[in-house]
Amino acid sequence: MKTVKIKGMSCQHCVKAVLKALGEIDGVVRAQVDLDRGEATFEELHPVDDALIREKIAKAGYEVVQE
Ligand SMILES: [Cu+2]
Repeated sequence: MKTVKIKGMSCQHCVKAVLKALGEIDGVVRAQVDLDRGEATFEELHPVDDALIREKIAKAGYEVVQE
């Protein structure tokens, strides 16, 4: 299970947009978003490049916060 912090989510529409973006990434499964914590969690069927995740989230209009 992987967790990423995401900046900019404020409502259920944001949650849906982020889930959709994650769902479009090959290898990402069981994505969930915790709006209160501003986090998304998911599992990887195979290693997924962090840069790809950042890019997809950015295209949806949100920002992955670097730890
Ligand atoms: Cu929203």
